[in-house]
Amino acid sequence: MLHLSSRSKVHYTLSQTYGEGEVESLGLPEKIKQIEEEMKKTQINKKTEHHIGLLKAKLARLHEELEASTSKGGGPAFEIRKGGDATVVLIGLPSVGKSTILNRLTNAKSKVAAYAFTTLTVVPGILRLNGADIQILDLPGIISGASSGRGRGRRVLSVARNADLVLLVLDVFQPGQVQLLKNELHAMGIRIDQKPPDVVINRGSKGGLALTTSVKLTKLTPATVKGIVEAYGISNGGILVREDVTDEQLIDVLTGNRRYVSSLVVLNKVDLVNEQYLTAAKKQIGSDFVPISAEKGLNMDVLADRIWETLNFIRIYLKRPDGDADFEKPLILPAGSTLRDVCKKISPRFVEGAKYAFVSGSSVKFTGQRVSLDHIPADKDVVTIMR
Ligand SMILES: Nc1nc2c(ncn2[C@@H]2O[C@H](COP(=O)(O)OP(=O)(O)OP(=O)(O)O)[C@@H](O)[C@H]2O)c(=O)[nH]1
Ligand SMILES: [Mg+2]
Repeated sequence: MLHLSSRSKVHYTLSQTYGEGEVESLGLPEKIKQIEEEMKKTQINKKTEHHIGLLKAKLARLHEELEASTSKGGGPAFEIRKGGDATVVLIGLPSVGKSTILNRLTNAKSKVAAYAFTTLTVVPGILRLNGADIQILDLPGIISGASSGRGRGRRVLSVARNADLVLLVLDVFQPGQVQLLKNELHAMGIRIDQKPPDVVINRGSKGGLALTTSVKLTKLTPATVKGIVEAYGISNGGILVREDVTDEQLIDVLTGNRRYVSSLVVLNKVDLVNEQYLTAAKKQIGSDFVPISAEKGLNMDVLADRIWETLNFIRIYLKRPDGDADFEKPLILPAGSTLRDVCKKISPRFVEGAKYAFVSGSSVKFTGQRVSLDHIPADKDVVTIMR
């Protein structure tokens, strides 16, 4: 275990750059601007990375404060009833075809028109896929700066915080906008296609900060880890780092309100271009994507398959001890769930009486194998819970 106890350095570094009094007298946006300018001026190298890490932490805290003070603006949050086994949201610039996609995938009738900002609120639809009810939410288009409130963008982007999957919808003539969408989501604390960092921080009351690492840290020095944690007002306790994290990931852990959501890039209106154009667009997107034409109904089945695949759910067929398995309505759970999670999904109280289970399918060696509730079932397993 590595023990660290240099407390004063954080305050020294930050107050040296901006005398405390000076910072206090500035408004939040000015403080943010000052730090951003300071960061721009500072060359990133081994010598400055500690300083940069602390500046980033300070900046993240100021942004949080700013958000807390301005979040009342922009109108009330959209009201969304959580429905179905999963929620998928459509995020994209105006007129890229989000509503047309919703209407194709579900029985919803969201207004479609050739002008921007046709959709003004959340429009839900249900896509029935492999026995699961997937709620798809159509949203107003967002524009650059949405995360700072432009075009009521914060209300729109907030909806993605509670999604299981975000469809990043692009117009075939603007494939480069994928980065803009990702940036706006990022600025809202939504981390796309990332796992929560494997870092645990426990506050203590004395003895300074103790850092324990189970991997070699190559992106941060122990002093910077501790400095960033201290910048969040934690000067005593344990920091357990089990992954080679960046300063931003550490700040994400300290902030504690980040959301980790999967994404799928969808390139719409491909009916308007040829193969050659698509190949060029592919380079601009730079990652995997699903080409579709919502209007012409091209490749919509592939999109549905990819939605299912990316959600990474399993279907569990329940069988009563004395009956047949229900192949009509499977229970839908995230892959990696245990049989205990299956019980909880049946009902929160069901788990109390559950003792063990019989499982048939690819997660076990033989049909009707007896397993404990810690067992992790596979897709399409038939499960009998014994009480
Ligand atoms: N050629 C072609 N046009 C499409 C396609 N999908 C949508 N459109 C057209 O694009 C325009 C915008 O479609 P919408 O579905 O309203 O777009 P939106 O993203 O919901 O727009 P906002 O609600 O304003 O953000 C309409 O004129 C649609 O007919 C497509 O696959 N091919
Ligand atoms: Mg729309």
